[in-house]
Amino acid sequence: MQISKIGEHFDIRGAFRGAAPYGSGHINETFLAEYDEGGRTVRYLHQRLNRRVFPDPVSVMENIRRVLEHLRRKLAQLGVARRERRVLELIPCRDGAGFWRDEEGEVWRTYQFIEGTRCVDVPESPGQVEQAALAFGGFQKLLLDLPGSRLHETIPHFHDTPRRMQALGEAVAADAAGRVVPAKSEIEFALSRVDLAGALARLRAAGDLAERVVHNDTKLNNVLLDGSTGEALCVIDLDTVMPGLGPWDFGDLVRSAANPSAEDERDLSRAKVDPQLFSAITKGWIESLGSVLAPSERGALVTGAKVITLECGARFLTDHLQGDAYFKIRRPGQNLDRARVQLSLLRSLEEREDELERMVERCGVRP
Ligand code: ADP
Ligand code: GN1
Ligand code: MG
Repeated sequence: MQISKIGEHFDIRGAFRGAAPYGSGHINETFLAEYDEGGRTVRYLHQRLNRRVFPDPVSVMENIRRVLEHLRRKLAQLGVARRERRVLELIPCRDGAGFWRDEEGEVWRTYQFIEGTRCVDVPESPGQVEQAALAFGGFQKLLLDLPGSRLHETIPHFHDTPRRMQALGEAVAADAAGRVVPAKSEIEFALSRVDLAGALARLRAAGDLAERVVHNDTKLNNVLLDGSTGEALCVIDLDTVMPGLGPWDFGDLVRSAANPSAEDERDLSRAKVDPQLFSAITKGWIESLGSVLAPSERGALVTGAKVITLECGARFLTDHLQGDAYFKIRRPGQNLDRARVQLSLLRSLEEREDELERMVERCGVRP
């Protein structure tokens, strides 16, 4: 599909000027496109949804539309200024639909590009990750009263960690890409955490964790930061917003933003929890959710961080063993490197667990 033709199917009134691949997401294909609208340059993002990961685009887009509409209404009620920078804006197709399917069956959608913002893959300061936590925690809070029926489960069993461990075991048994032997120590480490994998599920089954609408992919680069002030403005990447557990989102943010190394860092001595970053995330999370955070949920935050870090490590490792079919890679072995980083981070979360628990306990409590 020619990218210059995509805009013709959406409610864009300008002339196409150019487009280029954009961002560093692992799943969808994103293009930043420029249009001339009466002498003014306006930018949009055209995104091609990954069909294998999201086989039901109708459900994905229905969820996103409902969530965006609700967020817009809530921010208006709260009198928040410049809301166009704080909520994604979907550009509908000319026939009003939320996405367009091309001749090859690929699914496209378009967002207004939010100017003057940036995304980071690797955390730069405690202040920055606290901002990200305020944004993701605030997102969860605003969605507490989302009206209507339960959201669609766009990827069933997405954060079912025991099932992810089972998938890893099956990938090991199949050894489809002949990569098991060199990954033996990583496989053993991950599979030895089978008990941890079920920790949140057990709390849920015991009635200690309420189901909420959660983001499910709260990695640091899924929030737009103001390019000049650094304030976290807008939560993006809403394909997996669906019912889930609060600690999943806290955990995913910790695994991406409390680790000062790159996600595919090869020097594993750098892939460790940074207590200052962890403390800043905790502060932003607890502050943004306030009384919404039940004591049992607060008590499950560190567990959430460990579980989601394990899960992500297991997912990268499984994909490596299956021949890199899910996460985009830019070089051979990248998924194994990503897995090693998560597992190294998990080890350090385990080693410093008591200290991290104390940080959570003390957070917001005056000395
Ligand atoms: P993926 O699912 O592939 O991760 P994302 O929706 O996260 O795709 O988008 C990829 C990148 O594009 C983001 O990390 C961010 O840098 C950028 N981005 C996404 N939406 C917007 C937007 N509306 N305005 C500005 N940048 C955006
Ligand atoms: C993927 O789409 P992106 O890059 O924001 C993945 C997440 C993983 C993450 C690891 C739908 O997120 O679950 O945690 O990579 N998204 C999906 O970096 O599988
Ligand atoms: Mg993303």
